[in-house]
Amino acid sequence: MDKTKVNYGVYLVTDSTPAILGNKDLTSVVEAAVRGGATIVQYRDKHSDREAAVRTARALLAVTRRHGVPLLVNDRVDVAVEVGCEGVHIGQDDMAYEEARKLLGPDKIIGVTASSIQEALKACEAGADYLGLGTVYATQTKKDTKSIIGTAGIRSILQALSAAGHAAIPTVCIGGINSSNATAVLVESSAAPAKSLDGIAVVSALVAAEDPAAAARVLLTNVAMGRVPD
Ligand code: TZP
Ligand code: MG
Repeated sequence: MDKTKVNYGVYLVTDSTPAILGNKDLTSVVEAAVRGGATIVQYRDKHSDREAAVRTARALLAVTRRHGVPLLVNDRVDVAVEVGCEGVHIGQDDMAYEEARKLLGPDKIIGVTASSIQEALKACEAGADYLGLGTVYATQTKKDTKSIIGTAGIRSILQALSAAGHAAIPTVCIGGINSSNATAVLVESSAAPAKSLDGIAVVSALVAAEDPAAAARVLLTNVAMGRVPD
């Protein structure tokens, strides 16, 4: 995989808790979402022990490889190394970027969460491959979110990235995004022509969907309508 050619358009973040996943099987949900058009998958699991996480990551990797989309692991760099997936996503309170890079090597994807201009610039300068910006809107999926920054907050980060010469770094945003607001989020966040988002990251809009394939197809269309061409 060439990490510079990744499509961040419809970025699926998993959640295995009953409130979101229900009694469905996570691997089947991911398979359906990817079939429908999800372009990248992040395995996010705050509860399983290491052994179970490795098992699930391997099962998800079999699915994502079959469909040619990247699989990243949230927080747990050791799990990503063990299963050999395409990379990780780390937050501000997780392993430091430099340490993750040492463990993963130059070819893997490392994405970093940023909620402020300062965090975004720091991650860029460290060498992050993409940024996850947010939280856009309050969400039931992650109740401990520190900063709800709205589309205006996303736009000011994009403007700052562009002004600092980082217009090329891919960005997605997360938090409360669904098929009703995805296009508007992309349009409102855009600091075009200087910089706009590359995609939207969602948990419940796909994982809790009755038909994840259909939901992914709709999101893909929403993103196509909202994306501002480079
Ligand atoms: N980080 C910030 S908000 C969030 C994460 C992982 C959860 C987003 O979930 P949803 O269901 O897409 O609002
Ligand atoms: Mg984290």
